[in-house]
Amino acid sequence: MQPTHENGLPKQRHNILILNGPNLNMLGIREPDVYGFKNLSAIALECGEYAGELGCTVDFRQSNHEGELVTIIQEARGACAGVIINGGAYAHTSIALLDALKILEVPIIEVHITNTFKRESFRHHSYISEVARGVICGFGGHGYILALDAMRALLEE
Ligand code: DHK
Repeated sequence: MQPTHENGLPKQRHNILILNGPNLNMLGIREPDVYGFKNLSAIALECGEYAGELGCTVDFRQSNHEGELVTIIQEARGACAGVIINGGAYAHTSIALLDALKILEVPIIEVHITNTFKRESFRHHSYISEVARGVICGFGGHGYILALDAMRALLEE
């Protein structure tokens, strides 16, 4: 039998994986003029609270390792209803992440803290965008909240 949430729905129907790539664990310390002062734990907390208001749960993860990110994505199969991903620099470089995301059959939303299109040209292309239903960039940590809203709407479709 599928695990169920308090509301009786199967858990994976509204469990959302929020996956963060390299250096995002350094938010708040890392180039605050570019990425802001909010750290990833604060963002995780806000996402957890907001997801609760939406009737969802979140699995908020971060890794600096490409292979580990691939494994987390593979394990999301059947365990979550959608994926919100900030691949960090791997968004611009990783065919492995793209291939892993292609295996999923759930909606994917890409997030970037910064407006990558206002930055260096090497940040203008993202492999993840090829499989994302949509991309949210340039709104700082609030982008994750916007992505949760968008995901909730997609899951209600
Ligand atoms: C985060 C990173 O670590 C960069 O490598 C990307 C992205 C942009 C962000 O804005 O969240 O280029």
